Amino acid sequence: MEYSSFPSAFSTLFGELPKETWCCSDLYNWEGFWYASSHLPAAMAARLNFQAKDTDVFLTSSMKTGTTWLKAIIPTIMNPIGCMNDDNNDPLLKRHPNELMPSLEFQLFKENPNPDLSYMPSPRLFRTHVPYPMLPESVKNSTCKIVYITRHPKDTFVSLWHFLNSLVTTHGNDPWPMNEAFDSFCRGVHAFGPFHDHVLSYWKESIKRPEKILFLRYEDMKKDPKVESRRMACFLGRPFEKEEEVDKVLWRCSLERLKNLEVNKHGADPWLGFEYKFYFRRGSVGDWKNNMNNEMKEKLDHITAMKFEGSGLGFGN
Ligand code: PAP
Repeated sequence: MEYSSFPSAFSTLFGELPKETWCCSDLYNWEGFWYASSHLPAAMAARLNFQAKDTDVFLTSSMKTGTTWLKAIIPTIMNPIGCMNDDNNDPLLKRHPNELMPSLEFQLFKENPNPDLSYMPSPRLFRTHVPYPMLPESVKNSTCKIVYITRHPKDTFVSLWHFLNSLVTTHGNDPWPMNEAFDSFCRGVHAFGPFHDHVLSYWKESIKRPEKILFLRYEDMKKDPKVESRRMACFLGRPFEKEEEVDKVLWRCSLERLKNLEVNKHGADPWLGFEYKFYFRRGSVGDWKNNMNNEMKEKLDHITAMKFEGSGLGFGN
């Protein structure tokens, strides 16, 4: 595909795909998953053209499942030896976590279907919200590592609703009504949804290839961050040598610290338009209780139980 015709060349394709309105944008269904028009061409281009290296690390997730926490932790673990001792040299002081792990569909392939990534030092760190089937073949077939994080669907939904409304209300519009957002989420209509299918796509693959995909849950990270961070460091081939190292990583990447760093208090994500501060909210487990009524809880729990039945995957209540 010619650079000059990208991504406008997709306008014909969009006309043929199932379409739904989600909050204030249109989503298109491609091979069972929903994408915004600005992200589908980029995801398709990445799938076609991205060439993985065996040393690459991928952070994959559905939206609002704790990705930003790992966008901070993974680069900190993968930092060159020595950086850990020098707090003044912490990249998180100068850059929002979004910049430390660039996104395939939001950033790298958004304008150019075949970007030159040769400037990136090894090991290259990437993130993507696409489901497993949409990953570039070279990512699946190389020995590069994939860390997947998921979260309880009820908290994921509530976090997503707050996040979208942060943008909607910044532009002076009324918040997106909770009942409409909830209905969309339950039908699987949201960016990179359906949520449950997304989770299952990585869950099944992580069972087949545990050396390839590390499957993490936000709730486990919150409950025992040291254990989960040690697992992650071992998986990435950078095991912690001293207890102080895991303490340091967790301190550097803690919600309280990141939320209060100057770099994260001001400015906005140039690719999506969200203010950097909106990536850091409460970060609690069970926040759904402050936002959802019992009927909504029952409905989403029921969908989750049905979808995950027989998979060996569960989130509890
Ligand atoms: P993204 O999909 O836009 O990258 P993501 O980072 O996955 O968003 O999810 C944001 C959630 O992670 C927020 O949860 P909440 O809305 O329930 O509060 C955010 O607060 C939480 N979060 C961000 N950074 C951290 C962190 N360092 N530790 C724990 N939770 C965090």
